[in-house]
Amino acid sequence: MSKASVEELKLESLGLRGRIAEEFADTSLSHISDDSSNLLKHHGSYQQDNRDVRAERSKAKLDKDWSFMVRSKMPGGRVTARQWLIHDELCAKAMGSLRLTNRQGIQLHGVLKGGIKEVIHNVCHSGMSTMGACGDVVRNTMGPAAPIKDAVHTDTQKLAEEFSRRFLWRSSAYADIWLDGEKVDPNWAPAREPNPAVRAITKAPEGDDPIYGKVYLPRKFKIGIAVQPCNDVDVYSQDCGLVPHVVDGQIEGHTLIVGGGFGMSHGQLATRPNLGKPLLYVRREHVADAVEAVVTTQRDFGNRTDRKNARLKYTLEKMGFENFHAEVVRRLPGIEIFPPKELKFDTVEDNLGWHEQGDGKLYCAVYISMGRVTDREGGPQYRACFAEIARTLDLPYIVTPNANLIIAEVAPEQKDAVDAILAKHGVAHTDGMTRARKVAHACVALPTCGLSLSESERVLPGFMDKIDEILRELGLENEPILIRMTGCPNGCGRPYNADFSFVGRSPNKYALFVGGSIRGDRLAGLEYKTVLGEEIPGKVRVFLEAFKAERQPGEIFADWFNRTRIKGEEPTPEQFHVEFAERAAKLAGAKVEAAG
Ligand code: SRM
Ligand code: SF4
Repeated sequence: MSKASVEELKLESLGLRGRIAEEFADTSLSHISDDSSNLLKHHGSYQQDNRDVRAERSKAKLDKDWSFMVRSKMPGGRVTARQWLIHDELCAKAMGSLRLTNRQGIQLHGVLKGGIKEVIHNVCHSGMSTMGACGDVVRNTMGPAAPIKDAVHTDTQKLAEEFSRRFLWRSSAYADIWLDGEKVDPNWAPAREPNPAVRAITKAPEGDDPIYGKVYLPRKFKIGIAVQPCNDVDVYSQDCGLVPHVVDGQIEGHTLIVGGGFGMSHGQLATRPNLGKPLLYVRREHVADAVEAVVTTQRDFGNRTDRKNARLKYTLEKMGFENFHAEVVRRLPGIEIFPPKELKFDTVEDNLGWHEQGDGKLYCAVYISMGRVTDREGGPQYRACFAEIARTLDLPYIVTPNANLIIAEVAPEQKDAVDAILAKHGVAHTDGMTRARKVAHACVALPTCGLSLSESERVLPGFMDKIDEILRELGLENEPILIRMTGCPNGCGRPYNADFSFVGRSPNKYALFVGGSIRGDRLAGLEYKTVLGEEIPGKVRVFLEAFKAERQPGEIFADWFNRTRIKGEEPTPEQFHVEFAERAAKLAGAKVEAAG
């Protein structure tokens, strides 16, 4: 399917309806068409096939082993015990596991064509939704995971929920297809209080949908809110990140950061990851309108002919930052705009273990290996554990941006019961784990992801076992070091701002990026174009040994790397496609030439 045709498809889809209902109803079809599959994304689902058996089935001249991934979204990762149990039951009929995502969502894999309607229906009846979890719209809004009961965190969660409602696409197609036209849960029905002047300017020219018009956005759009100093949502990787400015314990306003995004293609210089840049500051009462102005500017100026060049980061580049700023301001008549505030973050990590919420209750952030909630043979029984806590203690959960799970609202007298259930199922607290292991994440990749070039989720734990040994041997087990992996360069595991990342190129071959930061505020650069899986720990060791030898007292890996290797320099587009050694050689050559 050509890239332009996705635009045509949306335009002619009658509110993202297309032929989805007919194709799902047709039991003679083993799978749905490419057109329906592209539209289906907006409803929160991807058509996939089991790639582990693809070759074997093709040899045997069998059809692919088709199924669907269904993604539920909930702003800030909040899930009630009942919603969790509904997802748990649904996954029993699919692949038998839940995948917590690093945007605080939940994915079910392996849903059969005949079962998808029941899944979406049940998710909606639990008060959650899959609408807009994927597709060319605003995705799940991320927010700080920690359920701290102060004014700042409470208001931030409220804002994430407001964004979620405000940017839902509006069409009866979702209800008609999945809910037999039933009116959807008021929890996520339209509830907006727009500034009428702003609405007049940002209203789509001729569309059905007040924000998205008839062709929706040129590409996905991601929003996340971070409360300093914690950058768990990786605010610089969002299309639009927000950071509240707190005065006397209350939020006075927000700095908007724009243009983050991590997708790229190996070796294609026109594509690259980007960290967002602060655009402006607005008072709290204007922040939702300001974000809508950013979204609609992207709607109207984003590239609609090349999907590889359609994210906001490229729109900013094309328009120029100043022009983009001016256009956003033009869409906010009568709203006072200020320069961004100074921002400071210390980590993207989750604060694992037990903590106080600030209202007398407790929360416990539990490590889930790669976000995969399953019962592992000889390992933690994650699924059984969280189902039991939800069933017996009725406690809500929060999916963290590192794909871990927080058990929230725990009364002090329930703490022992929670600990007992965790222990009974072998779900460890993180005593004895290296600090690097606690935050390491790999994207899903094989066998379900249709785009993966190599393994990721299934192999990172094994690589981490070896890296852990090295860290312990060098006495670095408590150092903040961010390690991420992806099965292809699309960047789902947010690899390009990690200290180390391994990005799939082909089976067992990875590009090795080094030099991001645990604070999430610096991009890494390409160190080696290709390393074999088994070479990864050895390559990492070389850096760790140099760090140990050269670090200054208290210096973390990211700062050592910055001081000694990149010397505070801004990353260049080349950095993602040309190996460090090659760049360094070129640079040395240029210096020799200049001197000669
Ligand atoms: Fe992603 C596509 C999984 C977060 C960038 N992502 C995919 C698909 C749907 C593959 C596909 O298009 O066929 C993957 C489904 C695999 C599967 O079998 O489940 C997939 N992405 C994921 C998740 C589950 C990875 C995880 O380890 O948790 C995350 C789901 C988040 C959610 O709940 O919404 C996930 N994806 C991300 C992130 C990180 C983030 O959003 O914070 C990124 C980088 C940030 C960004 O968007 O720039 C990301 N995913 C992509 C891209 C590249 C986009 C681009 O601008 O080029 C694709 C491919 C595409 O859109 O064409 C993609
Ligand atoms: Fe799939 Fe690539 Fe995303 Fe990993 S990074 S989930 S392999 S699209």
